[in-house]
Amino acid sequence: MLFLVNTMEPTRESVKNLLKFLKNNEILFLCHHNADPDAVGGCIALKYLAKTLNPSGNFKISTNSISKLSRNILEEIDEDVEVVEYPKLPKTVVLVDTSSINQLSVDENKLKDCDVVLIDHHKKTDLVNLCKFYIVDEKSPSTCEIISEIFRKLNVFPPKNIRIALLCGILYDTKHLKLANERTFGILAYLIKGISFQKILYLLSQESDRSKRIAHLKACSRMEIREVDGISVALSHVSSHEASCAKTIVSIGADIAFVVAVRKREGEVRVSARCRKNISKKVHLGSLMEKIGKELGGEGGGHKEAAGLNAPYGGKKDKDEVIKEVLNLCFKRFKEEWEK
Ligand SMILES: [Mn+2]
Repeated sequence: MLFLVNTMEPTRESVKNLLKFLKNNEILFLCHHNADPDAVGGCIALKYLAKTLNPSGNFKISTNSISKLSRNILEEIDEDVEVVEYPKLPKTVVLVDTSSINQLSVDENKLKDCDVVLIDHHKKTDLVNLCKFYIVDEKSPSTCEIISEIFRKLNVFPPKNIRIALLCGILYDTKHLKLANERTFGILAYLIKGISFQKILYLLSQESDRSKRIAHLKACSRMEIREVDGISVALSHVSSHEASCAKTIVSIGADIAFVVAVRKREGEVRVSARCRKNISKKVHLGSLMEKIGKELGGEGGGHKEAAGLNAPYGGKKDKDEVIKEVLNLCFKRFKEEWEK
């Protein structure tokens, strides 16, 4: 039996078809690598639904890696996800929030023998050709929103933990509701019963790594500020997290920041640059870093306001010397571009 449905949102008919697959005895819910809260929340909710339909069934969730944020959420709701490459595939495999096969580490030939179901909100790819059934709603800001809609259509009100997982997925993929639409708010009102919205926001506000925070502090304490035409140019260096440091320095007041990281062991110098909009109107950081990267015998590039470069580091020169040279070069080339 082949059901192919491409709906804007799950209709009663498509939900009925989905249930035929979810009633199976053994199902693997599979999602993309570095599984984010939308993927994990979607899998957890679908697994719950399968369990309600078939309490004696054997259901598993797998991914080959999982994000730190998702881990926090799983801990909070006391759920587990198997992290494994090339999981054993049962007859029914449900792909969640995954738009292409290279986001999975799975044996493609074996997958072809399975009944593959896909529930997703990304742009449709060839992956749908592999599916017996799919619900792909490109207009939905999250997969968790589609799945919540399925619960609503079924008149199944999920327990608190499942709703927390769904809310986290929706909040995460909508960038804390910036990308929400009218339907999103209806679904939030449905899911939030008895749950603190602040708690969901808290679950998604990941404390950054200690090493990252220390790098920010070091970058700030080592910072040198130079002026060009009333613009503050910040120069600094750290041993890691240079991109996040450059971003932080701009967020606290610099117009443009260059942060160098010398990785002696890898024989590499990296520079990360960030700037405000007023700078990028005149100087494209991506082109600037490309230019400096070439000059240093490496490669650079990026966006208007966020860019970087990698260059080889011979290791003969003193590390501090290299840092000084690279930062001076960045400053000089920026000044030239700005004053053009
Ligand atoms: Mn998603």
